[in-house]
Amino acid sequence: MKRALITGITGQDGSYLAEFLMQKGYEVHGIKRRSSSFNTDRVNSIYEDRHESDARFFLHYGDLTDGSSLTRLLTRIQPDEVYNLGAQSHVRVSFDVPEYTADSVAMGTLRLLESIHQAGLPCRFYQASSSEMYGSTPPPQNELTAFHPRSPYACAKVFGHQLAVNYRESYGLHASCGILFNHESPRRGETFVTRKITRAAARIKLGLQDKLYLGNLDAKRDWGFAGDYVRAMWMMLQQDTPDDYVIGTGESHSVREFVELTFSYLDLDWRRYVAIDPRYFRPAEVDHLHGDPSKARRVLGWTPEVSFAELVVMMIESDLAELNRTLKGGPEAMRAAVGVGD
Ligand code: NAP
Ligand code: F7E
Repeated sequence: MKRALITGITGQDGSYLAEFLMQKGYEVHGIKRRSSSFNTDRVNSIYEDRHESDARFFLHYGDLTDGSSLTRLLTRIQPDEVYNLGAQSHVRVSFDVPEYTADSVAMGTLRLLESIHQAGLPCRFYQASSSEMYGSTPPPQNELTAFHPRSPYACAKVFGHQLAVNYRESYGLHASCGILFNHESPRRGETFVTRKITRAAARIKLGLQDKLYLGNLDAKRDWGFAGDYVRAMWMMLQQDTPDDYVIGTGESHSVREFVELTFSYLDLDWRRYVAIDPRYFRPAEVDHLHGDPSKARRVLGWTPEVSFAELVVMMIESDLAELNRTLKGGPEAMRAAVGVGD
């Protein structure tokens, strides 16, 4: 049985990847951060009591900012595959907490790679690189496109990416980087623009909210479905030779188009509800990301299965269903479900 270790297992991608690997018969270990409240919502459905003799899913406390925890877990678990998905992944927030972002995203990757190297582990390594690394470089972007990062997050991702390449070249580590364009799902964090839009539109439809405040509606992104993208991560680690791959749909849409599609699906006129709050503008914006995934198609045989329109509908329907469940729980449940943060 193959054993995988996932950093960031409690996040959107970590949860889809854990499910995917469990279905493939892996023993899955994940690193979760200490939090003052439960942070395992996304993996609760696959949680297994570790006292059961056939348990294949294990969570361990650890943190990318704590090298000793990484060394201890790697040595104890001896994984065949390590997926480094943990990160402070919010681009705008990275301008508010630049040091922490660099510590977890850039230095965290260094700590993990160096622990693997020092322990002499013969494992394969996946690095969650990002299309944000391209920043202001014009589209379409592929594996040969120059990086021009536009945020502390993106700068930290460039560091992590180059480092994974360097450990591959210096020590022969089987390290592959997935340069993933934006990917979303019903499990997307509530403060990323897609989920913020579908969640707010569903609340407006049910009469629970009047307005949705957004920033730059002109930004364009190549949005795919997270479930499709974790499959690509796994495919990269099954290759004999490690390499770097762009993963995207090859289509891009503006934030305005995402808003229009969402509100029209719910028979709402978005202009009545959406307002601009400059607070959501970024000190430096990434205007247009549009991936060219032809290498992944050619070498890995990977193609996305969920279209842009299907993704939008999937997210709206999920938010509507969740709200309807919460509404049945009465005012107490409603208050608990609102959440704060933008
Ligand atoms: P996400 O939902 O924000 O999940 C991030 C995960 O990292 C969570 O499990 C989080 O824990 C964990 N984490 C945060 N700080 C940590 C730390 N100091 N130590 C250990 N774990 C920590 O992100 P995602 O969308 O799943 O993305 C997965 C990875 O792909 C990230 O590295 C992201 O930067 C990268 N990426 C994402 C996209 C995208 O469009 N989604 C595109 C390209 C690259 P908590 O649950 O406790 O917060
Ligand atoms: O913003 C604009 C915003 O925060 C998308 C992360 O997963 O993908 C993600 O980063 C666009 C930007 O994602 C609001 O200015 C307008 O142009 O959903 P986002 P992101 O910054 O593209 C990359 C690939 C990653 O690697 C990251 O980890 O939408 N926008 N109004 C807004 N964005 C937000 N969040 N909130 C708004 O109100």
